[in-house]
Parts: sequence; structure tokens; C-alpha cells
Amino acid sequence: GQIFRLEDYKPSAYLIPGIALDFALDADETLVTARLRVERAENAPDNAPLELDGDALTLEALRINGADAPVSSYEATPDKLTIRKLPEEREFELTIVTRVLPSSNTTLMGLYVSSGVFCTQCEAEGFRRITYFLDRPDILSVYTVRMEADRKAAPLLLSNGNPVESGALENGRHFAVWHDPFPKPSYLFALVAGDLGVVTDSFTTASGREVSLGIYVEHGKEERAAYAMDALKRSMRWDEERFGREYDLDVFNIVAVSDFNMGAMENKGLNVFNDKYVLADAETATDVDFANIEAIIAHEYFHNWTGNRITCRDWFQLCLKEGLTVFRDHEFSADERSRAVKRIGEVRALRAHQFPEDQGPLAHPVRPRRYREINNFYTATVYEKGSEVVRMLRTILGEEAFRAGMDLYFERHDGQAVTIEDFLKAFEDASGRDLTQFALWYHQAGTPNVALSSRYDAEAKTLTVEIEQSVPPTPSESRKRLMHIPLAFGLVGPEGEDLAYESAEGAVVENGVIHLRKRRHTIVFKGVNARPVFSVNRGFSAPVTLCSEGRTADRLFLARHDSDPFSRWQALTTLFTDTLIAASKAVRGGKEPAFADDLVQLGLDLAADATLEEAFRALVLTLPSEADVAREIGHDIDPDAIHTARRALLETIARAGRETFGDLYEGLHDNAPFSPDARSAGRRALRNTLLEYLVLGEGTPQAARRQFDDADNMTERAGALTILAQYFHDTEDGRAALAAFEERYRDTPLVLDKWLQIQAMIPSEGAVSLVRSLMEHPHFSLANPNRVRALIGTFSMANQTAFHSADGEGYRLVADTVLALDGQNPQVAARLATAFRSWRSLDKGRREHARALLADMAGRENLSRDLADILERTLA
Ligand code: HT7
Ligand code: ZN
Repeated sequence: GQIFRLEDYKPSAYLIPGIALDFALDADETLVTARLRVERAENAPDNAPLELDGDALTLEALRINGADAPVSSYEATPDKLTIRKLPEEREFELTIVTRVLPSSNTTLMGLYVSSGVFCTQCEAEGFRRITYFLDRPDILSVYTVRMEADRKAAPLLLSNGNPVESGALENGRHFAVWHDPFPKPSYLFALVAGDLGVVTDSFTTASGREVSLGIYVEHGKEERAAYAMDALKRSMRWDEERFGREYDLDVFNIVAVSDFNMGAMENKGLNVFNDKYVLADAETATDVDFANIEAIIAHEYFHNWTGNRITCRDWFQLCLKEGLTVFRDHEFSADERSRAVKRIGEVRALRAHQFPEDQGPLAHPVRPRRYREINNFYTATVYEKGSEVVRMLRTILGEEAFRAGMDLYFERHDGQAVTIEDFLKAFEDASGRDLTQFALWYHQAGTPNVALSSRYDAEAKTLTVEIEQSVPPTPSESRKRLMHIPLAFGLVGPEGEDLAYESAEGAVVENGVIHLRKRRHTIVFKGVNARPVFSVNRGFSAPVTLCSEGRTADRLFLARHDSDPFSRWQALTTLFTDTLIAASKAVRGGKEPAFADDLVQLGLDLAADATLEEAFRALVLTLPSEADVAREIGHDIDPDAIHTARRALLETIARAGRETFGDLYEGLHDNAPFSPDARSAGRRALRNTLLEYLVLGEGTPQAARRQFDDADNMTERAGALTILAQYFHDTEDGRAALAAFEERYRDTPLVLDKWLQIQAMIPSEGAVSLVRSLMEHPHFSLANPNRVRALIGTFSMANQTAFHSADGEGYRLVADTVLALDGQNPQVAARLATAFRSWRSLDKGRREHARALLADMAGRENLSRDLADILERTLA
């Protein structure tokens, strides 16, 4: 297949400043008439052919300046329209009529039908499934969209921008016209037509502009959109206050659809959402769902400035909008909720999703230099590591200079399609700093390792810290350059206070941050009056792997006393991880795992410490996952041994904490009506975490059964069901709870997804056959990405022992599903296949099974470009 390379970027020879689209909507066959105002670019040759992108298109008619184009003047295939004979003038009009088939479009890209609603998804390259176009983000056009449809089936007709006109037509049809005055790339085009319910509200911007807000959902689900509306208004205010960014159209609409390849899409003025990230109430959504909705509503809204007003020059620059917008949504959630708890969640997610990417065959820089299929680059590296890079930029520049850089970026590039270089230049110009070395974070793949040791000289009152960086090789990048790594730190004194020092020599140290720029630094802190414990990478200031000298006593101390809550959590997590690695080794060697009393006691003390937030205490009691431990072991992994070791630690803590946990659990109960706020969510999180220990300590399901029966909200009901399913799935209690849940939510698909998810995680011998049987359940469908992700996605990511089952049957289940799905929805199939990305780090038997299946899949005929690309890179 063709490989696209960053260095091959060329500005287009033609521009399309305006487009008028006309849709005659019909589910079986829709006619699209596109009138393009085309302009030959300044220095393009007169005779340059015009090559327009298409995908699965049928051309019905082509007119140039209103006259039918002679057949000899162009060539049309489903994926390209080449026009060789064009008018002499620099400006002309092209009319293109295409025929598309919405109801048989199973890819969920371009124009498709979801539960009877016409909708579109154009990012990255879906617009070319609607009409032939220069489908690249640096072609910015003003859109006018006219739609007509059957009035009964589609009373609602929406597109980008502001509504202009609407009216009745003959034969029970009607029309509407929308105009978007902001020039935009084709990937931001959207249309929705159908019969939906709506929640409306309004927002007055800082400068007094009145904006009508609408959230469209299936009839009868309007009440479940109230939280999303609230999150939207809070996001709009926050972007004004924190970044000085106002909304710019008269309307802002959100539509929830049930078949969607990703989370949501930021189309200008018309966001389209996976309904999972809109619909929520106490009965159907967990606190995690509420938090996700808040974050994704904010994320898509924030794209209006970072992505839409300023967009990407080409798809290599994807992180320009995604990394920056994730950073913005992280900051929003941190301001709305608990900053420390939010940060710990972000770091856990980064390690769970991005670190394995960076450490495996699919590693790529935050700004990749090549791709075969851009859909495969909507990755944790582009999004999450991209956000970490922006965070480091802020750490390096400081809040004020960072904001000045953002302001300059908005001012300089509003209305343009730009690059990462343009972005960084705005910060260099605003701050006067040189970011050349820092820019490597965008260009170089791999998670840097930072090794660290320290010694205190009591007589000289000096603390000497040795730090060394190295970046491991990644595919096609064997030699790495030295990075600029900002490490926030503190010298923690005997009482837990941060000790002062007189000077620091050997590296640039400013405002509590060490700027590591060379391979090795020896930093001498002078005038340190007592032996400190060195606390480093506070707040996870840099996305690195830290290898420090492993003094257990120091970690125990930091977990109890560090002034940075992230570092407290990190110290404890490192201790738990190390002990689980040792215990897994013991299990593999046929020995009993053993755990230090002081570590167990530390966990109990922190969990019971009423001065700490409940959400933080819940995190303290959440052990590293089996996948976390596997990743830290890194090679020759035996998931069964890790599972046994982790279960043993859970039981040890459960036994030690039996009484404390019971009292804590009871004390956290409150009779107040459900509220999704962060504080209440934290209490529920801690209760659910304690419940697992209670059940394990008692060895009976009673406590979980009670919570399941008494719960008045989904967080507690699903929490209890998860525990019953994990530990009692083959008992009457487990079976009865699963059946009751299924019955209660038989008509609520998003909740039945939780039922699938909970069962997909059960680590039993029968897991593979259970999942195969759930694929036959009437609720399951390969055509719906939420169903596939809930069952097969969860199985492959969160059921380590079953997915990696030693007989290879877990791999076979996922491979079968990937192949079955590929013909219908290549994007989702390819994403599912990334579950195999860490196959080389497994033990020999599992490695062999995985390799054989990957090779078998890669050898099939007619694979999609999406899947072929993932398989080829995974095997390389
Ligand atoms: N920018 C959006 C990306 C997206 C997408 C990409 C490929 C295929 C389907 C898609 N749906 C949405 C989402 C975002 O980052 O906001
Ligand atoms: Zn985004």
C-alpha cells in the first residue's frame, strides 16, 4: 500500500474557497450535488490537472461552469476524479453529482444511518465518501448546505453554522439550508437528519452574544441529557475564563447517535457524539460515565478554537489539535474536580495505554513522519502523550509565559491550517526561549528512562543527586537524541516539610524544576540542614520511566509525608508494583508469595486517613492492575502467575483490614439523594473499593449482594455486580445478580453493555466460551462498535489470564472477531487488533500462539488497509 510521508507535503495547486452542497436524502440512495468554487493557486501551472479524492463513490454528472464536461476531459473511479481539461481562468465552478448509499454503509464513515437517523463522520477522510473533493485539512472552504428529506422520517435537518432557511416541499418532503461563515476543512463538515428529541438552553458569551444550545437524543431520553448540557455550559464559561476564548456562532448543537466509531466529533457548530458520552442519570450511568461525559463534552467544545478556528496543515500534525485539546480538557476537569485525583487518573491511563504503545512495535512519535492509514494514528501517543508535551511546555515556561504563547498562537494563526513548528514558534516568540531541544518530544518516539541516585553529606550539608537520561530504541529509530526533561522536585525533610537549600549546581534548577538536558547531571544542593528524601517527577511533570535507587524506607516515608499527593500515590504504587513483581516470581518458582507488614499497614493507614479525600483513598487501595505489573516485568510474562500474586496481595490486605474496612464502609453510607459531584463520587469509589476487600476478607458474597440489592445508583449497583461476577460467578448469588441486572436493563442498551463488560472481565477457565456465548446474545451485534468494545475490547484489555490463555484460545477469539469485523468496519477491526501489540513480551508458548495467529491474519486476502497496516507493523 501507499505510504504517506511528511517530507512529501506540497501545498495544493487548487483551492476551494466555497462549496454549496445539496443532499436529496434517502436511506437507500442519496444524491449529492456539490457546487465547488475552485481557484488555481498563485504559482500553480495553468495546465495542472485537478485530482479530487473519492472513496466508494459513483459519479452521476460533472459540469464545469454550468456546462456538462465532455467525457474525454475527465476520468472517474470510485476513489478518484481526475479532470485534465479545465477553463483557462483562475476561478471556475465545478458541479459534481454523486450517488451514495447511506443504509448499506457499515463503515460508519461518510454518510450513514444510525437507528433511522442520517448522520456523517468525516474525520479523517470520510468526506471523500460523500463527494469528490480535495479532502485534506489545508483546504478551507465556506460551506452552504441544503438538505431535503421526508418530513415524517426526518423532521430535524441540521448542519454546520447557522440556520438560514427551511420550508415544505411536495410529496411530504421538506428542506433546510445552513450556512457556516467560518472557512473550514472538509473533515469538519457534518449533517444530521432524523426524528429526535431535544433539550434546549442558551448561553450568553462574555461579550454578550446569545447562543442557542441544543442536545438531540432519541425520544424519551431527553432527561438523560441534562448533565451533558450542564457540562457544556461550564465548558463554555471555562474557556472564556482560562483561555479568553469565546464561542462564535448563533447556535451550538450536539447530536447523540448509537453507532459511532469513536467517542465524539467536533464538527463546527454541530458536534456528533457516541450516545455513551451524552446520556446519563443515576439509574443508568456510573460516576466514571459522568466524568467521561464532562471531559468529552468539554474536549469537543474546546476544539472550536484548537482544531477548528486553527486547524492542521496535514494529518501528520494531528497532535496539534488533539494533544493540545486533551491538555485543555484535563485542565478543565482538574479545575472542576480534584486536581490531584484527576492527575493520578491521567497518569494511570497514560501508563496503561501509551507506555505499551511506546514500548512495542506500534511506537511512533507524537508527530509521526509516515503513515499508511491515518485512522490508525488516533492513538494514545498522539492524544495523551501529546497532552503531556503541552503540559511540559507549561512547566518549562511557567503559567504566564505559557498563556502569552497561547494568546499569540490564537492571534497569529486564527483561520489557518498550521504545523507543530508554527505552534512552538508562538511560544518561542512570546517567551524568548529556545525550544529546539524541547521539540524532540514531538519528533522522537519512546519513553525516556531517567536513572537517579542521591547521597546526603551531613557535615557538608549537601545533597548530591546524580541523574542520567536514556531513550530506548524504537522501530526505525535506533539512535536517539538527548531530550529536555523537566523534573519537578522537592527535598522532603524529617517532618514532611520541603527543605530549603541555598544553591543548586550542575543543572538549571528553577522554581522547583530540574531541567535535564544532557545525558548526565550531578546536581549538588548546598545548605541542606537535614537529611532529606528526594522527591522527583512530582505531579508527573515528565512522561518518563524513573529508575531510582529503590530505598524502601524512603518510599514508605514519601507515601506518608510528601506534600505532593501525586508523589504519595506514586511512592505507594511503586512499592506495590515491586512487591507484586517479586510475588509473581515466587509463584512461578512454586513458592508462596509473601508481603511486608509495613507496606500492608501503610495501605490501611492511608485508606483510613480522614484528612485525605475519599477519591484519593480509593486510589490508594486500588492495586496496580495485572497489565500494569506485566508491563513493568516487560519480558517472558506469565499472566497466570501475576494473577495469583495479585489475588494473594488483595487477600492479605483484606484480612489485615477486615475490621477497619467494615467500619469505614458503613460510615461512608449516606442517605442523601444521588448527586454526581466529585465529592460524592469519591465516597462511592471508596465504598466500592472497600467492598471488594470486605468480600474477600469474609469469603462470602453477602456484603456485595446487599449493596447490589439496596443500591439506588448505577455506580454502586455495577460495583457490586462486578465483585459478584469476579468472585462468585459460578454460585447462585453471582448468577442471580447477573440475571436480575439483565432483566432490569433489557431495554437500555448502554447498560447492557456494562453487563457484557462485567462478564468479559471474569478471569475463569470458561471465560472464552462465556464470551463466545455472549456474542450470540440478542443484544450483541458486530455492527455496533459500543457492543464490540464492551465485550471483545474489554476481554482483550482487561482479562489478562483469559486473553492470554496458555492454549491460545483467547487470542483465537479476538482474531476471529477482528476478521469477521474487517469487512464491515475496518476502523474498529484494526483498533481491536492492537490488543496484540505487546505479544513479544510474553512467555514462549503464548508468543508462539500469538505469532501464528497474527501471521495467519496477515496472510488473508482482501484485508482492509487499516487492518493490514496494524498487522504488518505488529509483526515487523
Ligand atoms: N477528532 C475526533 C476524531 C474522530 C474520529 C477519527 C476517525 C474516525 C472516526 C472519528 N470520530 C471522531 C475526536 C476527537 O478527538 O475529538
Ligand atoms: Zn479531539
